[in-house]
Amino acid sequence: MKKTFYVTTPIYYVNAKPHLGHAYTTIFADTICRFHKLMGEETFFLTGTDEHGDKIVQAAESQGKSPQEYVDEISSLFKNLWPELDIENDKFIRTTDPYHKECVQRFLQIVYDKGDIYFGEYGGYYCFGCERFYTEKELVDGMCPDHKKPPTYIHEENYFFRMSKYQDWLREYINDNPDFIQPEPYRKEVLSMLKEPIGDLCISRPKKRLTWGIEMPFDKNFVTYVWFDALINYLSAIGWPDSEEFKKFWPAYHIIAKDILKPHAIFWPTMLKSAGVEIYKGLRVHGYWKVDETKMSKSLGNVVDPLSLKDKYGVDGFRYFLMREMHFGHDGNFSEKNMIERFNADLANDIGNLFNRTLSMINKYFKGKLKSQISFEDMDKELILLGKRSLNNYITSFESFNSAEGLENLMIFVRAVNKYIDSVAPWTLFKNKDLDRLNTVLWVVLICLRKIALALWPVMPSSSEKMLNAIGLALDVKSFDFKREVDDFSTWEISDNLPKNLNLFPRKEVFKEEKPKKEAKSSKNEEQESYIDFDVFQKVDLRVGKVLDAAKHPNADKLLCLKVDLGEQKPRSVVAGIAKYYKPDELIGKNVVMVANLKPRKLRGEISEGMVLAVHKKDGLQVLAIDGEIDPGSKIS
Ligand code: ME8
Repeated sequence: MKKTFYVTTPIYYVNAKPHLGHAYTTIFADTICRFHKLMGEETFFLTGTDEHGDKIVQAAESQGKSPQEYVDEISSLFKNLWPELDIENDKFIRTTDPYHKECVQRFLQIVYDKGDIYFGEYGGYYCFGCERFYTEKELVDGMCPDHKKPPTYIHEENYFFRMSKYQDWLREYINDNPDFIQPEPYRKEVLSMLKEPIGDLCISRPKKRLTWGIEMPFDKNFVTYVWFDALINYLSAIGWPDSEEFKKFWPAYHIIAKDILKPHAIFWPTMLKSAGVEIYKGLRVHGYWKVDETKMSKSLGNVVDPLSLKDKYGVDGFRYFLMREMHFGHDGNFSEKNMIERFNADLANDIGNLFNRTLSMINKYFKGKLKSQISFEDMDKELILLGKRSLNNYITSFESFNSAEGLENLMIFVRAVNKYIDSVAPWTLFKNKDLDRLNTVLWVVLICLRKIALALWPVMPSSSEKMLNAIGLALDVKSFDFKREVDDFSTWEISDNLPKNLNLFPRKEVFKEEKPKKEAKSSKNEEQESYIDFDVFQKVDLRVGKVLDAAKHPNADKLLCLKVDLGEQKPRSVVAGIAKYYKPDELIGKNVVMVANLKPRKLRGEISEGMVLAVHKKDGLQVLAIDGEIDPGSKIS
């Protein structure tokens, strides 16, 4: 039987139109799901809309529409957007669907019959934006930390779920299953939430205040709290408890952003435990897309429209940028300038050009038809070995939901193939009439292109299929095993009618940002120029990193290559110019100060993902280090 994989996105509120953040999570889930398909698994991908609650009623009222009319309209905007972005979800759930309502009532009844729901009184601070009560401690200066608005004090009778009963169990579960919540900082955040009493969860709203919700099965005067209703979508969509689909696919991986960590990491597992349903498989939490370093959200009104970007850069360029740019767990900063630069560097130059020049050489030298009888030389074998290594790393990264790292591993291979072509110089082989060797070289390149095109399929399905069709492979994912492809570079039927070229990613123009005109300055102004604004400084993310390993740089005497633990899933590789002052062993175990959000770059061929700070002294240089026990990744401010 095939391995199965079930992945979900949050179901989005329909109080506003879809934006870049929604598009990112859904493209991310689609990419991860396609990756599992490519690995030969049977997959199920769910997304949908969350349609009950106060927020929706308020949004409908503000437009003079009935809630139903309003939710139908906005939900269809989400539903119709996904195919435009090449997103292939297996199901689109709406919480106003009758089957979902029945399922929620069934779930509630089970938890109620178990004695885990009781009736009580409650007074608390309620944020309508978040649809939840806040404790006084959670408020920041008396305001909701997310919406920056004062909450409303509400006192009423309601039903409560005995969440506190499961607190110890949950803590133990998370400790025993380190892979349950990832990346690591979010797992730690949840464990620290669990150090304080989590209390019970208010799971109803009286109908006299709100009728737009699912009626409680044991009391007609109340509707279900929107979060309790929404989380159950992950079960109702696949026909819990009896359907074949449920038996086949549950438990799921849930992908969310950090804004909704608590409901997914605390409410949801305790709800499942109480109802006697197997706990979901894993929670994968990504950061926020920011625009100009500010959180993007409906309530702040600085939203980016995914459709306009798709129209400008093509679906694949847009998808590639999002998957390549946001490092899993970290925030990403969106700018069109970065997007164009990334498009030109990776897609137009490295990948597009590689395909194009290979096809055009095969056409020019062999009229589009290569012989596949070949014997490899050492440098061919080396390239293939590097290809296997990079693709295996790509697989490991995608298996741990890290698309940026996966694509970086793939790009290592792409760049190596380009370098291989440059160093064998097929044009010289042609000039010297060494046609057998020339055939082998182009054949090796073509095999590599096949693997690269396949690896791009999860991220850019349409371009990948164009590449594969051009070289004679009609991809049938249902009967595919990418791991086998990675392990076997030897045999392959190639098309004997390769096209002359394939112009996949024409370069984009980099638009020039207007610089403010310089005015004549007084000396006072010039003096002020040497200051930086506080918010510029704030952009520098300083962290404590523990040096796990240090070694000499293979190609540079002045550099050391470090592995530094920043409390993330994987240690960072950092290249530091301190070899003159430190022996590698002297650094191991030190808690150094790192700039953690420096754009990764290569230093003499080795990738560096951060910078270690040091003090310049008369007689040399001393690395800034912190004494005592301190968690790797701790922020310095
Ligand atoms: O919270 N960057 O719905 P929601 C990245 N209905 N992702 C972002 C983002 C940003 N700036 N803004 C939004 C809800 N998202 C509930 C969920 S699930 C049972 C119920 C994405 O419309 C991200 O996935 O507010 C985030 O978690 C989600 O949209 C919140 O969507």
